[in-house]
Amino acid sequence: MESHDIIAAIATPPGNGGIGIIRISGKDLKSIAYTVTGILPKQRVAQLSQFYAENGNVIDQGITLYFPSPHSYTGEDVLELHGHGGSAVMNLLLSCCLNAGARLAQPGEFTLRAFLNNKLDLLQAEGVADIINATTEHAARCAIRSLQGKFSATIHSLVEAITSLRILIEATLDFPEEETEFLNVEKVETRLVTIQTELERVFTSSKQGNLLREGVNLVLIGEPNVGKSSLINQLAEEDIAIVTDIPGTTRDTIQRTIQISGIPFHITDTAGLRQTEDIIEKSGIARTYAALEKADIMLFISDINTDNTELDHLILDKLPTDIPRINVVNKIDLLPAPPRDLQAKRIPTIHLSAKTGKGIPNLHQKLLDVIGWHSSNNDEGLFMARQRHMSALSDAKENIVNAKKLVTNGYQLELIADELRAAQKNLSTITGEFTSDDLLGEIFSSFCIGK
Ligand SMILES: Nc1nc2c(ncn2[C@@H]2O[C@H](COP(=O)(O)OP(=O)(O)OP(=O)(O)O)[C@@H](O)[C@H]2O)c(=O)[nH]1
Ligand SMILES: [Mg+2]
Repeated sequence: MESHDIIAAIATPPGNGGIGIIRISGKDLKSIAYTVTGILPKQRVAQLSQFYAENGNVIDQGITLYFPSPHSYTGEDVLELHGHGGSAVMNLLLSCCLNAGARLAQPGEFTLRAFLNNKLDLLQAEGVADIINATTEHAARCAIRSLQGKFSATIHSLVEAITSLRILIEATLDFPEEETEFLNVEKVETRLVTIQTELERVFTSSKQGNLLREGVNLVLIGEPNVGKSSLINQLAEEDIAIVTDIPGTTRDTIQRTIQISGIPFHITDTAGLRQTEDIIEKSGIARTYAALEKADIMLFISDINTDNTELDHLILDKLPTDIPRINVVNKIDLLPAPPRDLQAKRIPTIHLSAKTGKGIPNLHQKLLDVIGWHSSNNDEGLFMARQRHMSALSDAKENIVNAKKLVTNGYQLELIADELRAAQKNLSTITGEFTSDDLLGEIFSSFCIGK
């Protein structure tokens, strides 16, 4: 995977701007720097220089920055050419770099090199991408904490706790005659409980951070004319879907992302569900069911004047049962005194008016409740977790549960050690640094084997 060729890319977004930056990374950049800028750049000093084409013509002038290895983003020599931010001039400058011996970098290749050169671990590298892609302030703040290594440090201390328990168990198995720390059932169990509690805490923080990162898919469904399109418009505070009093107005699914307390909700308005012979409407309804397959939450909307119809029940019977649902009773503005929301119901029910906006804050709150987002949550302490982190954490949790069962079930030390090894491996996949030599190194450094 490692390669030492010189890579170059335009690091700033396409289009016109004040400044455009070309970034170059490789083993020795002095010669390429001299060819393109005509100077041998000083280390970590901003120098005004010309940028030259192959034939010696000046293409642009700007700032040259040179970061020699190993003190650079990638750990290799890095050269930055800051020119004027126009697409034509940037492309010209890039082709000069390519002609001078660089090749075009792959997406993410600078960060990949930073990872391979141990400048960043996997979590931090993912943090870089998350900062760039963050769409909310919450998400950006979480991502910077990953880049600063706070998520990595938490995973490391979990791995350390697991490893040290495992070392103790393996030492007891390998050197039963040695005077090692006395290891009894209670001690192992207590340490496992501590590890489990911390794992649960990290899992919860990661789950919340995962919501910030991925957002929630919210699908609006119901009979025609109940006010689904009116509701997406009200939630988005924008006229994005056509609303008419003709049943069957919406045919295609319509999507919009909104934020509630900083959490992205990806809302899908769908075609109303009913029996129809209209070919277009039929395909619309097929799309409604397809949208439901990706739903995290569904809002089942009904009209307060025509609530609980036979069709409502037919629709409800066909809905997936494993997706959390909120019943929304719409058009309460048509009644003089709207009924109150009955929160004790098994399926939460919210009464609102998509037309006037009355009751919308209750829906916001209910949505946050259903996803388990606490209004007291600030993003402090949350981890910007991806799906792979979540499954690794969940696998590690399972390993610890298994280990605990083995303690009470015959105290089988070999098998407990196996579960701990698996937990350590699962967690190490998060930071990307598992090697089986780790454990040997730990054993020799923490025990006086030669005494
Ligand atoms: N009074 C009142 N009328 C509403 C409300 N919400 C929607 N309507 C009206 O109900 C009719 C249907 O609204 P839509 O939002 O198009 O309903 P829909 O569920 O998207 O309908 P389809 O796309 O046909 O499935 C329109 O005439 C809306 O103005 C509400 O809260 N109060
Ligand atoms: Mg509609």
